[in-house]
Amino acid sequence: SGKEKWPKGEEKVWRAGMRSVDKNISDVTRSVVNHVQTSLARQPYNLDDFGAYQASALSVRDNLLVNWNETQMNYTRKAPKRAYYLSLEFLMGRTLDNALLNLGLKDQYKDGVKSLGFNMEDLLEKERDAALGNGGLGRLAACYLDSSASQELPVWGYGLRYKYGIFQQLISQDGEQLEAPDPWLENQNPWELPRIDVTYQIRFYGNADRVTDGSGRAIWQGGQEVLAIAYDVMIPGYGTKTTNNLRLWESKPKRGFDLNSFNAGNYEGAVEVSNSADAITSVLYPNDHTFWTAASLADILRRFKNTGKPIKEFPDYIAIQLNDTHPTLAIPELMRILIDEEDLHWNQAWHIVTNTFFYTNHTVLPEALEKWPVPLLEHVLPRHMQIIYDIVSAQSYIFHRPKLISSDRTCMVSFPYVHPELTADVAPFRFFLQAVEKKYPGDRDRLARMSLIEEGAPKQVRMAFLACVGSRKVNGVAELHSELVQTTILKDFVDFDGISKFGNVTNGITPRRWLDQCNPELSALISKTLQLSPGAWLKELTKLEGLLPYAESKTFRAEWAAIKQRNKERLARHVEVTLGLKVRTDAMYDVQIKRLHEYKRQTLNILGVIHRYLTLKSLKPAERAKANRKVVFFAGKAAPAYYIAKLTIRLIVNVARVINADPETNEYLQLYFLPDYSVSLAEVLIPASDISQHISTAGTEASGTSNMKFCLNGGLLLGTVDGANIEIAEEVGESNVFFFGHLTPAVEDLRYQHVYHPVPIEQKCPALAQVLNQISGGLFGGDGVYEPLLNTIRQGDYYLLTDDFDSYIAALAMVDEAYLDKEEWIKKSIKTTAKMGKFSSDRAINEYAESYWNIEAIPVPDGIVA
Ligand code: 6GP
Repeated sequence: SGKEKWPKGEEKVWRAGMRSVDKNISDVTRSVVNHVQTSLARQPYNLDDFGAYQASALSVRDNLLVNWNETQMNYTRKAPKRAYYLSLEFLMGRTLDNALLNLGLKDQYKDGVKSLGFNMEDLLEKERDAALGNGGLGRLAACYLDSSASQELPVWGYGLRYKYGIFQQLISQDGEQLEAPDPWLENQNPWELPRIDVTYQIRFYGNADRVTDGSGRAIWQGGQEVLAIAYDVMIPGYGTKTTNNLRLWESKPKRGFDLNSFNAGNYEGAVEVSNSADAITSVLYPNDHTFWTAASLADILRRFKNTGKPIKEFPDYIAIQLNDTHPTLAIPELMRILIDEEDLHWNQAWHIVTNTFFYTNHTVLPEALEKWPVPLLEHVLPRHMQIIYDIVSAQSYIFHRPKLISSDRTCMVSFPYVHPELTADVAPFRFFLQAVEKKYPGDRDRLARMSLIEEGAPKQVRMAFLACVGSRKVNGVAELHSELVQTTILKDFVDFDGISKFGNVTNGITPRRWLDQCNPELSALISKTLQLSPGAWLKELTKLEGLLPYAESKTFRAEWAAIKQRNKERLARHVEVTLGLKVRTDAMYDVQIKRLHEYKRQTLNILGVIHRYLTLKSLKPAERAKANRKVVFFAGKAAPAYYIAKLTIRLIVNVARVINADPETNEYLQLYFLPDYSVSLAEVLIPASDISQHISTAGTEASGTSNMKFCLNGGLLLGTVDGANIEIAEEVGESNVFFFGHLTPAVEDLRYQHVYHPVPIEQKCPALAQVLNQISGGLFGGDGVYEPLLNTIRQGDYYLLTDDFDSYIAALAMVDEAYLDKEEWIKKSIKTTAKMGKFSSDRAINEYAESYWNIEAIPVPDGIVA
């Protein structure tokens, strides 16, 4: 009848799986069958791929649980110093394949599900991405968890359990981005463990009354309380038993909770808003931040207290990493706990705090630096605002009496906290200003610049400054970026604190997901060539250098190129299955995938594509036939309220429509915007790329991490001299990278010129003017809809497209020329992969462990931990 036979696979295998004594089937098969029957309560007769995925996931989870329990018991027993990674985002992607790899069970499960009639690759596709974040910062957190566990480091993540992942991106008929919710928990999540035994009550609103005994204490009462409930996600290390924890908090109203007075249930809504909105442009709302940081700290403190150590040893056992400023409220929260609940003196509390926290900055864009209105904080978190004011006044006191600061900075406030002039009716903030006026008559600018509170209506708390002042160390995420942090946004603090507080940890990526999992064929070729087991180089990525001599081998190059080709075919199949579009595979693949943002300059890329199209159109057929064939891919989401970024998407989609349909040129140039960019989509795109674009205005991209992923997979890089591009070029050699554009020191002056000495684009950059005119003229339809986007270039041009366009086009031409020499190109590709060892997140996490957190590896012993 053509129907599938039921059950899938061999009936006798299923039956054997149901009998726990049958020796003829593997443990894996038995465990999967058992979960089908018990956990899912399903029959083999109607089991579909999704059911088989669920049963496999539950079975793998059993394995993780054993290791996870042993790891946690071992930590409890050994009580080492631990690090906690507080991040509002964790972009984990899918788990099953990663768990199988890290457990070393890939083959067993592949065979196990095969004996039941299923194909593991199909099951893997059934898993939904855990997309609890927007972009680079969230994916970095996920890579760091993988590396922490792989390096056997006692690190836990703390985050929020969003009910909705980042929005699902749909593209309308007109090419507009539409946002649909991503209810990722709808189908149940086998990877999380609800811990109804781990809950905390978190207070909001109410009143904070100072105790008038000079201790700085206050009593905070009233308001509302919300319950925080823990959900644990197991994080297995690669090739080790160590299985760490990612604890995500869910909020729940307390019984008897008055929803009306809690903003009509807006709490859940607020959580969703903060999740779907771009971190850079989101409306700030402190509730979810507080809730999560307060629950995490309560949990950390409880665990610390169980060790029986005195509170003053807190920083000897705990390091807390702030992933950008989102968790900064942890600083006043820990002060509150120590002063109000633990009865410590302000100085002791401040000493503990400033030896516990570490702050990583991920952007120097001024519009992305978090500021929270004082009146809002005063309303929602009255006690925290008090403490922030007290830090301000302590801060002012330091300026006031600079000699009192100890040289090792461990006692920044090493004097009686309550200043004699500080009376109840003089607000600390006013006191600060008075102190400034009195002691620094000539340098009021500096003190206003440095205050944690920015003047204005309303006043605002500068979260980056609070994070900096309250942390032991501060770092950026690539060398150039860290230098910019130190010379621009935090310059005054470097002058004040000394440079040793500030550092750099260049970002990294996990080679497990970003090479072995996403590019299994390349990984296998590398193992074969280096004559190493995957474990021997995936955990020591600099071993890739052993590939260098093979760049000279013609047969090796042929194998290398064949894998790239098959990865292109895999991508083309994916596009055909998901979008019904036919992509040619006999072309260079050029990819730009990242959040849509003006500073990342997707606009420059699409204008370059149009320029190429117009050039191809102008050629005679014989000339055109010599052109390098190219397919350009874009993917990325724009913040829902980011009008210009959404217009860029619309332009890309409509340009694609025109040029893909043009029979004169579509053999040479195709363009695709792949909707709903995700970790899983990146895993298909990255291995297929020949060249990828990282073309931010110099000085704006803190690091970038996809640049590392592309290069690790043998894709070459076209970029500006920005972020981690610079360090990649240092490693792989400048001859293997295509650089263009103005350098960071030139940017300020160019912007000044745009404003005060503008030159018409026709004169400055005729090629670009022609492209803009074609868009305005309606070549891609739109009826004038793109004018606001084009005007950002015509007027002001803050991101320097008019300055960089010509050198960008020249760089693209160099890429074409290089690609035409196939053998040379493959050599470049091999050499690039070979030199990417530095960018393993194992290296990065070890830097944090050694130079920042001061923690050590704690291997789980063999046998059962007692
Ligand atoms: C990003 C940076 O834009 C990117 O350059 C960097 O690679 C990544 O962080 C990881 O460090 N920043 C964010 O995603 C962000 O939200 C506040 O910054």
